[in-house]
Amino acid sequence: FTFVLAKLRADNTAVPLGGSVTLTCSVNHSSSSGWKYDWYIENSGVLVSPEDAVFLSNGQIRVSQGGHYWCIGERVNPVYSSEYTSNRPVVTLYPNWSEIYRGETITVRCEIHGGDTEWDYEWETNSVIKPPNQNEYRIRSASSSNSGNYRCKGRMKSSQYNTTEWSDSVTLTVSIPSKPTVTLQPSWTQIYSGETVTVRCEIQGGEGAQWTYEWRAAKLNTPPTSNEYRITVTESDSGGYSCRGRRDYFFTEWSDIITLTVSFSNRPVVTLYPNWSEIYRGETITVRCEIHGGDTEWDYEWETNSMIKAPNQSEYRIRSASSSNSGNYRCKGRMKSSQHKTTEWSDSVTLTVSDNVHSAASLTVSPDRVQHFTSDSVSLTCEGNFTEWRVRKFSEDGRLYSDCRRMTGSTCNINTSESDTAVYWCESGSGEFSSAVNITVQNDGNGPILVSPVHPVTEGASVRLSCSLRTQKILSNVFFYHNDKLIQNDPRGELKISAVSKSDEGFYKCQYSGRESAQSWMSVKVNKIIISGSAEGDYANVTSVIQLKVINKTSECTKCEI
Ligand SMILES: *[C@@H]1O[C@H](CO)[C@@H](O)[C@H](O)[C@H]1NC(C)=O
Ligand SMILES: *[C@@H]1O[C@H](CO)[C@@H](O)[C@H](O)[C@H]1NC(C)=O
Ligand SMILES: *[C@@H]1O[C@H](CO)[C@@H](O)[C@H](O)[C@H]1NC(C)=O
Ligand SMILES: *[C@@H]1O[C@H](CO)[C@@H](O)[C@H](O)[C@H]1NC(C)=O
Ligand SMILES: *[C@@H]1O[C@H](CO)[C@@H](O)[C@H](O)[C@H]1NC(C)=O
Ligand SMILES: CC(=O)N[C@H]1CO[C@H](CO)[C@@H](O)[C@@H]1O
Repeated sequence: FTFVLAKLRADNTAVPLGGSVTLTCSVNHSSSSGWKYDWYIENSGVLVSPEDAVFLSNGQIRVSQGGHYWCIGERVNPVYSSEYTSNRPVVTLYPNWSEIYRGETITVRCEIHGGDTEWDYEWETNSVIKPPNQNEYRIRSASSSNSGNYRCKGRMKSSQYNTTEWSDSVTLTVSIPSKPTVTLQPSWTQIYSGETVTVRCEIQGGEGAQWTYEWRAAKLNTPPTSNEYRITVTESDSGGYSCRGRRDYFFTEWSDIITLTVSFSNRPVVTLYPNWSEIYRGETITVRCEIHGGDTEWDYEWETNSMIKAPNQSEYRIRSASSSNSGNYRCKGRMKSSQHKTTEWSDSVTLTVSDNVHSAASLTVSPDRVQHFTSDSVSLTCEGNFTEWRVRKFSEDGRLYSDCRRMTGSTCNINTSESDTAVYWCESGSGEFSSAVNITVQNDGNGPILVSPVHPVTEGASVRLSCSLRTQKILSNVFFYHNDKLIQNDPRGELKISAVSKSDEGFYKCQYSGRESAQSWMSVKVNKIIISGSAEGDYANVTSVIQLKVINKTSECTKCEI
């Protein structure tokens, strides 16, 4: 028997995870040939089977499991065999996340692949809190005191001098994610119903981790788990929003609550003044965009299919409407302070300007005043797209006259006398009426007349009343009376009302040097009266025409029956 020491070499001392180690067995003998090698695992004498290792060649195997390996070389006599220990421990973290947050649960484990051997464990760490001498260190609520490098080794329970090598160091970093913050995009304080808002949850310092998010909100039907979601808000989305991050059983704090205030939709409204369904050519109309939105200042935008476009202002005043103004109008507001923010579009409002002949007949008086001196030359002119006219007269004694004594074309010239005090209007051959006017002929040749407009004055317009003698206009010391009440006696010869209102309607007269003019009615037009019909010669209807002047028109009253 020759005892030769068999040498066992390993190309690595530790089995890498999922890897393998090649073990080589050789004998120190003058004749190295003819040897056969047997492999054993552990100290038990169990032969390594092909399931445990790959037999590369005589004397060489590849193993992927850590443990004690022995080899014996045999020729004539077995030789003394050697031991290989690949039991360098490995420190593992469960879960093995790169970042651990305060409060999370984590296990630091020392793993020795050493079969049945019983070990005591030792830890070496620079963390503030030291792990106990056990193979597993379970940290239920991690804190920064657990941060540090960890390595371990095993010491055989049976033989306290036999230890493994130290494992490699593993670093545990416990970070503190800050409280999440909720942000709203856009971050304007005033959000209106129908707008889209993005709600986002941000965890500062938590970027390294995969979080799921929990939300608390005014109205959450299916709570999202993402860090951001979009909502098309209604008023019921108003309220607090808060979020927190979650990773397994670890939760961040709840964020501070951020409040979203959704205001009612400030959808503008387009209004027409006057708000009649039908507007006639030449009439004045205002198209207005009204936004009920508190103190906010807006720029305005219009959208219309009319030929003439509305300017970008809240109010579009059409002084003389034409069919080019017909169309649908809608508007929206754009915040002056934040141009991204707009209201919705208003509903469309339709403006129809018709070229209908109803309003085409008119009567003008020259000179344009109610009161005239006797023997004044006054002309009454009928205007409109008609070929045939007559001027009609309804006198103070209740008689209707159809003939103008001196009619030239569509103009009736009058050399005034007291009997010409009457109500006049034009009537076309096809029965179209103009509106009626009052003419008053003054009979006191030395007295003054009031110079006041023949036609009703439109509300808001300015008007000047003055006083005149046959020979001259009076420039000073005139007293003006409204419904017999003295309203002005300053030295100016004229009464100026810069913006007429309905309350200015009534009887006016002037007084100069103790002599009074006749009083005349000044009519203030709020709405326009459109008369249609063919009540020729009908006294009752003619009277109604006069009374109608002070009745507010409604849109239905294009054909009024009185
Ligand atoms: C074998 O062992 C002897 C004695 O221990 C030593 O002198 C010799 O160098 C060794 N030879 C080899 C090849 O290792
Ligand atoms: C965690 O372990 C898996 C395999 O179990 C590995 O692929 C991954 O790289 C490890 N992650 C870290 C951060 O160590
Ligand atoms: C006048 O009336 C005729 C016939 O009704 C019409 O064809 C014409 O367009 C009108 N002219 C104006 C300027 O309204
Ligand atoms: C108006 O009548 C007066 C006298 O009554 C006369 O002197 C004057 O010429 C007449 N004017 C016209 C335009 O008929
Ligand atoms: C004419 O005068 C009467 C009062 O005398 C008044 O009611 C009427 O409105 C006046 N007509 C016009 C067109 O001013
Ligand atoms: C079981 C085992 O490997 N025991 C060893 C412990 O260490 C001594 C001295 O180094 C060895 O003689 C034992 O065989």
